[in-house]
Amino acid sequence: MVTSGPEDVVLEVKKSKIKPPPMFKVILLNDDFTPMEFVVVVLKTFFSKSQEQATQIMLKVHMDGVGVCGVYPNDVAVTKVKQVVTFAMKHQHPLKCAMEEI
Ligand code: TYC
Repeated sequence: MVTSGPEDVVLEVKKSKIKPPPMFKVILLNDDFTPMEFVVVVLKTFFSKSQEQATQIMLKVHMDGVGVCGVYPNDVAVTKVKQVVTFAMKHQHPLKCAMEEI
């Protein structure tokens, strides 16, 4: 009887064709009218930031014009942008929120 030994085993190194999902930054844009405290509330409520983190991000947006709230897969980022836009509209603030692929 012939049995195959380990010398017959060929291991191929194959490149995985599975790509990680594309990721998106959710960003806030500065404007002259939305109160700073409102932006901090947005960051705490929808992006789970602490008071300190939210304040830092809000001030970065205020100074630089733009800041990152978080990085998420497409569906989560779309939902976050919708939630922020809806919340801002409800309170009659012109706060702009968008997403960008990284
Ligand atoms: N610039 C606003 C102000 O002075 C504050 C602000 C910060 C607005 C961040 C929007 O995304 C923003 N009241």
